[in-house]
Amino acid sequence: MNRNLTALSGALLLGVSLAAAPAFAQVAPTTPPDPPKFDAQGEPVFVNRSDILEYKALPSYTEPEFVKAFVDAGKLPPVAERLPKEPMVYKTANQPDGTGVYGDVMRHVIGGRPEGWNYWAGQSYGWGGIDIGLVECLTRTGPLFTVNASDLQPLPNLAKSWDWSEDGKTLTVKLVEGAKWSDGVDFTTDDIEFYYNDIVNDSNVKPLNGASPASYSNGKLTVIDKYSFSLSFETAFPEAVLYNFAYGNFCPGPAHALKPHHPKYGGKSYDDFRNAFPSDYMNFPSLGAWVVVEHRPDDVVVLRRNPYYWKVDEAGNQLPYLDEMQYRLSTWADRDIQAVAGTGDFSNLEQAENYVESLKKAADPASPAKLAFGPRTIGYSLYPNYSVNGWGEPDANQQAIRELNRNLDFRKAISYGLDRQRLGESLVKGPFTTPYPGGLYAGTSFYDKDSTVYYPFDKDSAKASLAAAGLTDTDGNGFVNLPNGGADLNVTLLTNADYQTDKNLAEGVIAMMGDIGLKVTLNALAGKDREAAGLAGKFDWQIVRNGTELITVVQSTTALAPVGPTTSNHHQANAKGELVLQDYEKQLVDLVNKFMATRDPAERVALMKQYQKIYTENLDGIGLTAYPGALIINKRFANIPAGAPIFMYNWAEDNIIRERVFVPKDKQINAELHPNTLPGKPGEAGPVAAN
Ligand code: BQZ
Repeated sequence: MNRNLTALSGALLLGVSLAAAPAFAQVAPTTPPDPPKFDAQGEPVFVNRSDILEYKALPSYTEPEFVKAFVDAGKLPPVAERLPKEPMVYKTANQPDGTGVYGDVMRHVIGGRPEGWNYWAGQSYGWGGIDIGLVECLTRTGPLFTVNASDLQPLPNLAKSWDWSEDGKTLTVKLVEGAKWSDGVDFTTDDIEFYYNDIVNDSNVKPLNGASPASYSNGKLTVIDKYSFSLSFETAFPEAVLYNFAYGNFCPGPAHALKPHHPKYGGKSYDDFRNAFPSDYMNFPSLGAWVVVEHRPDDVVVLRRNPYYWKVDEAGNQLPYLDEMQYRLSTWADRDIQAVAGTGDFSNLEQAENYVESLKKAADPASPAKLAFGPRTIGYSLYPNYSVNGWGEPDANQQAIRELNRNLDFRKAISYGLDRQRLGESLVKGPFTTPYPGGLYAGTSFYDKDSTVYYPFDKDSAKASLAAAGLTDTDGNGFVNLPNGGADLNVTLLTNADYQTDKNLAEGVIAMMGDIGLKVTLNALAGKDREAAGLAGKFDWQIVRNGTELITVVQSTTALAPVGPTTSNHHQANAKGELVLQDYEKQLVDLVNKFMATRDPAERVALMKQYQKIYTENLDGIGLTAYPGALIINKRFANIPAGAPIFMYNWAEDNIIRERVFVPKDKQINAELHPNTLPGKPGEAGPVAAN
């Protein structure tokens, strides 16, 4: 006799009214199934950070021949004067193919579009490595996939060194001395001060990637001198700050260019500030290895080498080796296709629908590209919006959905209703995808299976959960209704229209929710609109390709819970800065704050076990599927680190250290669009020749 009849007869015997008792019971949660074995190709060469780089003066420096012509024409100072007193020196022994040679181009293909160059006011450069190559940050974590666990700390970058005070409440940072912006202006603590006080701590300004005071434990800035500053904190040793000094966060902009447009310094408005450097503004000052010299809308963005770049190799060659970067403005799917075809040079193979075709093409020995899978670090979750006090200005229906989102039985209905195995297989068959409960990823440092609660696919349990949440189909049309005989409950699901994977997963979720009587409607927006809607809280549920915090925990740790007003991607404060947290959210916040406040490795492991238990038991984020990504890169490039993951502490565009990548002379393809040119002056039309 099936379970329905048992419940039915049981209720009859007990004379219990059928309407009250849920028709079925919820099956007990389990732990998640073990992911299918999938061996990443290529093991990183593990080293200590000091094996990768150091800062020191070298006896002499060199530059590309064509750059010498600028010096000879009096258009540039000699290379030694364009470098810091002690430039960053990449150690040859850590360069997989040793000292490189100058020349050639890396041809990226991307799906985003540059809105403008004011990263600090939240403008997207189109992703795909443009911003990663243009904004340099105090520390760097992308390459940490090669660093021994015993030495795991962010790499120095613009911050050459840092020291904690005895009591751990003051962090003193020394900047690289004498680095210059690409227009020759000194990089100093003026840039730090403007970034910290007038970008991060001005609530009218929202930098891309969401840096906020909470990212730096609300530290108080003190400028000590031209090249050093300190942050002082309430709590001792908030070491998470050093990770939040890396890309996505503490990447200071050129104060000399930005400040005049900031309302605090005479700028007309915050809108004006945001739009002060539109995407047709060329040669925007950069600390990166390259500078934007051309943007042909919907066609290409071209970057040329920065003659003031402050990094060298051990032989004294000023980096980068590659003279040009191109970003063809296409689609993310096209990036995969062009990389395996050899018309593009790089792709993070992350859309599982493209795996079979890409693998087939790359398997051909004549293929121009090599393809290597990394660990299973691409994962998607469904996030309900938990704000009930105004974030995203919900209407009455949306408010009712947010109240329901805060009902665990409602969230259990979603999880029980999801056939995650089928979701993953709808993207790609084979050992790639695994059902992902949500929370920390299997196979990562802080993951603990026994602390992971999994509500498995079971339609009856899903329906029982809806009933337990007070949702029944009162008008008999197959979909549950809002309480008190309201209209069909109709949840809107926000997703990113730029990715087939995101759309496929959303459509799978909608179909499976329909099967349990829950109506969900797709809202697929193009990248920048999707990002804006997510940041503004304009969603009932959203599908997100997760960030590094659920993989590494130590990078972007503040994103693990609403520890600050804007740190969570699915629960942010209202305009008054108020958050109305659920009890389990308060526990997550407490655990994350404790994690950030301790240096004891054993305590950190224990805290993350508790975090995982509370997160997955309460379905804070509802996991969908997780799978490995693959790096596709043209075979002509040298110095690509073995085992580089497409995503871990950051994306592969950061992880492979592009400024050290080179093409041997005999493999160069002479595909530069602006050969023998350098960036012009900020605002000038484009690149310039030596004469
Ligand atoms: C990688 C990445 C480099 C952003 C973006 C894009 C935005 C998100 C995310 C990825 C793209 C590529 O990801 O998909 O492979 O090249 O750029 O930044 O998805 O829409 O907002 O977080 O990084």
